Amino acid sequence: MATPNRRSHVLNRLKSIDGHLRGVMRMVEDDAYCIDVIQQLQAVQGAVGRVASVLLEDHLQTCVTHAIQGNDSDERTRVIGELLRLFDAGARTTSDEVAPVANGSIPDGEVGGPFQHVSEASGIPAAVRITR
Ligand SMILES: [Cu+2]
Repeated sequence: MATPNRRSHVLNRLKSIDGHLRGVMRMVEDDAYCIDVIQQLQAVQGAVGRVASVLLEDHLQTCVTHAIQGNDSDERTRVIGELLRLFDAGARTTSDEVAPVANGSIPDGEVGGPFQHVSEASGIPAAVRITR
């Protein structure tokens, strides 16, 4: 569990992101230029990822540290398993993002090329994903 101080810090960041996202919705309503909307969405994604990083760091310094230093081996195994699954889900999401193009060209017969959309299913923010 995060400290009250950390919780209000995280909440403030999320409220700021909420305001930012509402601004993006207004841009869409006002039919803003696509690239401008995408850039704002990338900024929102970055901000969401940074909040996830803050939470992860807090989790490592509290729950995980507590479990590692404690005598409950089941709890230790549990928190480590959680982190591994989080890492794993992040790695899968990242490898789904963009498949590299061989020789910089799009292979024949592949409509639309090898690029794939980022999977939204895992819900793992970018900052928690493993970078290659
Ligand atoms: Cu925690």
